[in-house]
Amino acid sequence: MTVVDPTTRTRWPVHDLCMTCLRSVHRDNDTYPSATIVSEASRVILFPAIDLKDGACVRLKLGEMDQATVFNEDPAAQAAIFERQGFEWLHIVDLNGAFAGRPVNASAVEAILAKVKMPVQLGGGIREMATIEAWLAKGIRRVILGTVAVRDPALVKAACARFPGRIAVGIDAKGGKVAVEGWAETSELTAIELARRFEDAGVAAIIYTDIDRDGVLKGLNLPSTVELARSMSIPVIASGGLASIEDVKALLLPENALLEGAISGRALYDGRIDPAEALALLASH
Ligand code: AMZ
Repeated sequence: MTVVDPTTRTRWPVHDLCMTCLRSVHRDNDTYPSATIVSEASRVILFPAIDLKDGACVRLKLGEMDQATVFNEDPAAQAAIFERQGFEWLHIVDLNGAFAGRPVNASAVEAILAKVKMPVQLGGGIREMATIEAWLAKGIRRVILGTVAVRDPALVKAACARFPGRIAVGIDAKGGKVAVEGWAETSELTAIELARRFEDAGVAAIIYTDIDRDGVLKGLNLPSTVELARSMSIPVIASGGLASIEDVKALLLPENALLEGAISGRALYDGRIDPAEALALLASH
């Protein structure tokens, strides 16, 4: 079961009749007095991805910048396509930004914000409070913090306190260890160790990417993602490898019900997944 705050769209996965979970929902709700939990839902969100490299919409393989396929030179037009297809959220990564440690494709992101009404989550190169604040003021619904979650967890916690429901943490794992700086460096932390640091911080979601699957259509790594989701109360989104409608169906299985959703990149661009079919499937549950 998932309870949803309609204002921030924060979702809390709760085990049925589990007092630990329910206590954590109440605790979070005390932190955000404006939040009113009005409904129960178990709907899974499919987030179409726009990865930006040099102003274009690309897909990489295993995060390698020299393995880029350009899918659309006009990211705002691509965002409008996803919105027309009926997706409810958009996931954007500024790839140059993730390597540079600061926003690089800002004008493409701004063009997307001007073009679509759907809520957008954005990551890549967001490493300072001023950058977080600026993106949220420009209309980004939630920012995704990756490298800074490893390097400066206090900043993540301060951002969560200042912008409740609007901070997500991106945890990208390679061979079981968290990678940072555009995945060019690997830390000594496991995903679960890193995630637990934020257990009580008010993080809206964790986006967990299995780098060894990213862009190569191997299928989502649901067992590891669900293990992460089970180990804490922050909603978890699966990323990396989504390859077919079978992955979407798998998200609906009871054992995967704790997940908030999944990111879809290459499979949407190359037509392996029919958006209408995937969205109808998700809506029917
Ligand atoms: O593909 C890559 N090499 C890559 C990528 N997709 N490197 C980073 N990222 C994404 C992460 C997260 O959403 O999945 O960038 C964001 C993290 O950026 P940063 O600058 O906070 O570490």
